[in-house]
Amino acid sequence: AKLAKAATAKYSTPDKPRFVCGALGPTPKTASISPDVNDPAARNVTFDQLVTAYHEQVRGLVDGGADVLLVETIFDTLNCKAALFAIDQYFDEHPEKERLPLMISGTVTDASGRILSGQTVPAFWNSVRHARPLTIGLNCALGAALMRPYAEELSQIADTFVCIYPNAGLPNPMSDTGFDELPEDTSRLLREFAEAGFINVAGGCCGTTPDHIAAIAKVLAEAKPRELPHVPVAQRLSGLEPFTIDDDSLFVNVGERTNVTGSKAFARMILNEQYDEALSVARQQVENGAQVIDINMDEAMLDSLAAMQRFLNLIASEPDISRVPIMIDSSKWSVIEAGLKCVQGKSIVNSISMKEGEEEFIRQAKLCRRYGAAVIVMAFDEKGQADTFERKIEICERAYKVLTEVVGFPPEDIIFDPNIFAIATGIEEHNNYAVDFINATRWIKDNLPHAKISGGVSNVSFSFRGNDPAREAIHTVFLYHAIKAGMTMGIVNAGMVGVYDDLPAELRERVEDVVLNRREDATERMIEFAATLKGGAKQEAKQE
Ligand code: THG
Repeated sequence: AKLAKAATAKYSTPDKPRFVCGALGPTPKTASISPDVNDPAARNVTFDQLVTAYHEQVRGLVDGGADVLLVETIFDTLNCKAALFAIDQYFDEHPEKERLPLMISGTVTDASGRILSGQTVPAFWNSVRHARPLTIGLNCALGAALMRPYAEELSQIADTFVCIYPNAGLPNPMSDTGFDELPEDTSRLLREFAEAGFINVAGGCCGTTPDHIAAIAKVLAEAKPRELPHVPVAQRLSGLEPFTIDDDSLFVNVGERTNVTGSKAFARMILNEQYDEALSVARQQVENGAQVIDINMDEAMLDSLAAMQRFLNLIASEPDISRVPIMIDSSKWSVIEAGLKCVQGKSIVNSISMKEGEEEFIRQAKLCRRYGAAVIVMAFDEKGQADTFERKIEICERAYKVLTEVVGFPPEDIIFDPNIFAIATGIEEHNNYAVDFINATRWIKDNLPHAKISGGVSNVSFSFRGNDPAREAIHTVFLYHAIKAGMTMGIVNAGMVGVYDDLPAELRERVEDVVLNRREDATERMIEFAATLKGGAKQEAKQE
């Protein structure tokens, strides 16, 4: 870095300053793919090892005087996220140093339009945009000609500058230089990119020579830079594919079945280490329409951290599961953090809260950002879990202020969970729980711009455990009203949600009475009616 800096000093002029771009390469190891065909959960390198290596590299580049940091030739987004993590950590530890601008560059290795670890270009962008780079782009691998569709795609979605520096065509071992394109070829292709409005910055990767760079500089000297597109505010998640939640989105179903506390069957599979069966539960969730899957390994008899890691690593090898974003669910921060180190996509942390005070809340929120995740914030503070409307909105408002004003958290990546508790339990204080959740949802939607609202839907019907038809009807009515009030997403059992308009009138009325707390005797009337439903007898026996 020092040598490069000395060279720039020699060639810089006031109208043509020269900068040093310090590159952090991908390393020869991949954090998302198993090196062992017999063990898809195995990894050659851990996130922590990569962070350590990148951190040292950042320190050297910064000490040597680099002006820009370039995380490049990314074939695995998890490696890239480790580099971004190390960079953020480094500058956090060195407040005296000015944060250097960042350039991030992925590499699409074949005509699938995906990077080696399987992400599409938009999914990759969603995974790294939390680092707020100066440029996002593509380099290496394919030459400019084959890169064109991906450069175009990126130029349409990136609300930052786009940088493309291709190889001099595809490698050709028969040619003298190893690549076929001459300076006039590569420069012509890049000029066409500029004319099409794809790029702000260009250069050359493998096979390009100083003559190529000179030719590129010449043809682009008069080119008009790309104008940044207007990209609406939205929650932009990803698995292998992007998943966007905006104001026009329909309700988002988060699959609840991959939860050891929420499913006896899943708990049994994990405890018995039947991971193939456990994966099939995840796959079913996605096949049945879950757009995100919630994963929870909080079980006393389990090494939850190891189980979370193993399951997430296994999911990473299953493209039909890992195409969707992951919701990492644990009451232990250490388990959440271990999970975050396994996912290349932009996931959702479930959850953080102010139950241990603001300081710990801020610490965890900062880390969520550093890992590039959205967060569920539970309506929980030092005094306890919010049960009334007033407490729910008081906590959510306070958390929103702390996150947006102190942490700098993007409001569209905040998901509030104002607590769904069981209704119709026979305890009078519980009767208004659903109403309070629905009203808090509406309040958040109206008062906390861009924030999203979620909840664990199956909680609401806990008192009807064993009576699935009753539970399904309660979920259906509850969601009908909560979604109208602005609920964005819910952790649900997709097999236990019906269509509001299809509910028989009498059932709907009784359910609506309990959900909306419309009459004193609503619970008794619901219990009475529930016993007549299919499966209801079982419920009664259990209650006895
Ligand atoms: N908020 C947030 N996260 C959450 C919850 C929440 N995560 C966990 C939970 N609550 C949501 N998930 C579930 C999963 C299953 C059930 C309820 C909530 C459930 N299971 C049946 C039962 O226990 O009767 C299934 C039994 C079985 O199949 O063995 O009800 O509120 N942020």
